[in-house]
Amino acid sequence: MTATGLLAAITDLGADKVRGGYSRHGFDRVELELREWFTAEAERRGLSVRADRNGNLWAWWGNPGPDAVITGSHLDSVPGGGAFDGPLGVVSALAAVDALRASGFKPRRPFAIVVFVEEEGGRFGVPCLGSRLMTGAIDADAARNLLDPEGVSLAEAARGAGVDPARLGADPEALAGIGCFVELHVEQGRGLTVPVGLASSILAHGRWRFTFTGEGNHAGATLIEDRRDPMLPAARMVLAARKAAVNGARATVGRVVPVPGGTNVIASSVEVWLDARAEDDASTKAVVAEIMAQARQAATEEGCGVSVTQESYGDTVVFDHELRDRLSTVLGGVPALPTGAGHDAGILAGSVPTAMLFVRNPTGVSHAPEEHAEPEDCEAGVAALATVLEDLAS
Ligand code: HGY
Ligand code: MN
Ligand code: MN
Ligand code: MN
Repeated sequence: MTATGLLAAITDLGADKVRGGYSRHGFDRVELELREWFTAEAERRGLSVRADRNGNLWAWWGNPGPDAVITGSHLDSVPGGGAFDGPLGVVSALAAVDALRASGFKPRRPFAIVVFVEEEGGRFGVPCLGSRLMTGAIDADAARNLLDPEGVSLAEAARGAGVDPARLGADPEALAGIGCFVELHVEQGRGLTVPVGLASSILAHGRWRFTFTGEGNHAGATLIEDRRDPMLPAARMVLAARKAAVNGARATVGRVVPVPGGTNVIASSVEVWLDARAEDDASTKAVVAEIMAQARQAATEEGCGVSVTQESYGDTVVFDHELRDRLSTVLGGVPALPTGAGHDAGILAGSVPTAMLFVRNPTGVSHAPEEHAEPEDCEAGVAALATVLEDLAS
């Protein structure tokens, strides 16, 4: 079956009727349905599927073993996200296995498709949660206590998905078994002008949660001079983020949570989530420092408080040159381009030889319902993935 045919099979799972696009989040009902769908598709192809201690799914072609060739991606999305970001890498891996089996290929190295949990951090706020847990890039206790917007902890959600929360944490054994990891992903910019390319690097990026506190009060009865309205320093912080994003840096506020969130209520607190990214560690941290200084000044001037927590951070990732060059040679020479988007491959790149294949996105729009890749480019991606996997697993 083609990649677009497989994507079509999950069109209804998590379709977001309100925002358009898809809302599929770590261990939620929709992702559990997607995990069941993936498991059935993998088992139909003779793969044996098992969840690791963090709930990431591994579909093995043959027996697990050392020096394994691993491909895959994630099935979760941002709120109201596109159909391709994540799922394209998973369905392309299934379609590549179809192509390899049809050609009579049998891997001579252990081979698996992996589906990482909560790559977008759309539920618990930390991106690449499944791969960060596996590599030990996040403290297991801190992770267990992460709360979703309804106050459900990761521990409770994991338990609901049949994953023992006590076992969440670094998985050096699983990591040691990986010989190389190749993730196929829809490109999330307009840099790719041919159907398939490779990733060269990922921007340094992180997430920070600013909590502005003031005094909840009545919107009509409270005079302006008597207010301590946290929405004001929050608004000034959003503008400061835009101003600080210079020289190619990106600073985004896409999530603002006023409490209690009543139209006729002066908020008592406002949570503002900052996503900041730049070429390198120093630039990213300089952007965030500037925004923090502006936020603190605004809070003081408005008689409010502010606290900031870093929710996630990753330095610039440069993908393994040797593996990248090998894939490019096998593919007859394809362009390599940097990306501003984070990926599970970016987390694994710190521990195992890792590469990414990109499939052209004609508009470059992503994390939105309009995200798209043409069917013929998706099929070119599957063919490229099958080619490199055959080379690596021979
Ligand atoms: O945020 C990102 O760049 C990725 O989509 N998780
Ligand atoms: Mn994404
Ligand atoms: Mn993704
Ligand atoms: Mn009233």
